[in-house]
Amino acid sequence: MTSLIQPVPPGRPSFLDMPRLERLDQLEADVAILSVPYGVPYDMEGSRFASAPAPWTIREQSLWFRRYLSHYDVDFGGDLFAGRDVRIVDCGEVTMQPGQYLENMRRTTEVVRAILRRGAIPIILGGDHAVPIPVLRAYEDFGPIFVVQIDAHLDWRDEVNGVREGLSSPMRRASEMSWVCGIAQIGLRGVGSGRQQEFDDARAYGSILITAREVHERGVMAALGRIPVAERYYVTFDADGLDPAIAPGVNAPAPGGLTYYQAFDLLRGLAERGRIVGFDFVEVAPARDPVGITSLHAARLILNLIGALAHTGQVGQPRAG
Ligand SMILES: [Mn+2]
Repeated sequence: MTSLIQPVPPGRPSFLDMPRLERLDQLEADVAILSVPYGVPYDMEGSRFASAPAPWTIREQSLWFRRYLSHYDVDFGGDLFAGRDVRIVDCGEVTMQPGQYLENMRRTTEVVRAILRRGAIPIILGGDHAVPIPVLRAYEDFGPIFVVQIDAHLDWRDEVNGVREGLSSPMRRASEMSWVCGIAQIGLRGVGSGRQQEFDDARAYGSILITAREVHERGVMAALGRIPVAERYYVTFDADGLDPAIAPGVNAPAPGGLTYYQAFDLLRGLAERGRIVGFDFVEVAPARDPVGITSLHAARLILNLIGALAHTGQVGQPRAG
């Protein structure tokens, strides 16, 4: 049987240059990085998967931070990892077969489930916004989870061209999972997100819709105050939730998005409210990101998330001495 994962090959960077996992049953880590480059396309154009190379560009940009991990981090007012030893392992990517979209998603679920069983927190590098669908399925026995989405778009389409598991549907599919106890969506703005019916459906479900304008006008603390305290949060971060001025390399840029500090404070604020049991960063389109600034923001925000988990004691052990 083929392995469920393809380790990071020699000559390519692992996230933060961390150890590369060869076999899932050997995983011993606090945080497990995993790339899931492909989802389910809607048409031939979509089958080119503009976000498929993003896991590699994010890993590459993460190396910029590698040599500074022990320095004073101004954004954290001290050590990024709060003086703790945090074990981060790069699991490479889910093994996929051309055209076998549903089978590839099933494997994705299986790999994430294996990571959860080993007690690590999966951090998924997408891929497009279809990727969280099979990822969230892995939490069936690890819930209930409250899903927080940072995104310009609503993502509540029921289907497109008969495809129900595509990049426009992750929040609707999440709403159908019995182990998802609630949803909050932050950064909504502009058009192109959905039709009236989809907004009505999201509100009828009870999804907490927080627009980008609301975050700009009332602040991150007010936005966090609208999110119920939960035992476990799963965060799905669409790069287009950020403002295109700092994250231009996305498939669907929308003016008026979140700043770096707003995104950082949201992640840290959530970690202070409850455990964060999983995270994905999706929708970076490297071909539209010539200087790599979108991938750089992705890498830094993932680092900040791990830092927030360390500062809240959710990962790592106090460093000896
Ligand atoms: Mn999205």
